[in-house]
Amino acid sequence: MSIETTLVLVKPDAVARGLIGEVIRRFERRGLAVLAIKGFVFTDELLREHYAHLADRPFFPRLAEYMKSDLTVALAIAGVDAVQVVRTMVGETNSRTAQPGTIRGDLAVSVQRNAVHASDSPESALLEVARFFPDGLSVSPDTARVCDNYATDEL
Ligand code: DAT
Ligand code: MG
Repeated sequence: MSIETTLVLVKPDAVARGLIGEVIRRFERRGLAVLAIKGFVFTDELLREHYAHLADRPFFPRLAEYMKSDLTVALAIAGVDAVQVVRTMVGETNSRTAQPGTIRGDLAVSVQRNAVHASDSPESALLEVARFFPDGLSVSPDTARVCDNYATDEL
């Protein structure tokens, strides 16, 4: 167990459907802490970096077009084991088979337009938080706002 900071993106389909607040609300209600928020539009360069593992897939051009189509909202979210907790809340990649109760299972019906991105490991969380918040975070995850939601032996 350790306090982690993970990266969530509210993708253009969720932004277009007015779900920025709904996504943030779910993490806040759970007891995770939002440390930073930023709205931006993906460039080709940032997309190639963020989705490097998918660059050779046939669907990549369509994915890139969609990801550039509107605002994306980046969130840095902190908590104990936050990477795994957030991935579980997000649900599986295909929204049609994602469990009800998960963000994708409740808020999306598509594989590509699946509402949110979340870092898939502590290593990628470190890279991705730095990628989308290159100036660093102005709030430390080591604060009462994060820690008060746990017993001291969980920290
Ligand atoms: P995840 O977002 O669950 O971590 P991923 O990293 O494998 O999944 O893929 C990144 C995104 O790319 C995913 O959220 C939606 C899109 N994607 C993945 N597989 C796809 C496919 N077979 N067809 C269309 N889009 C796909
Ligand atoms: Mg992924």
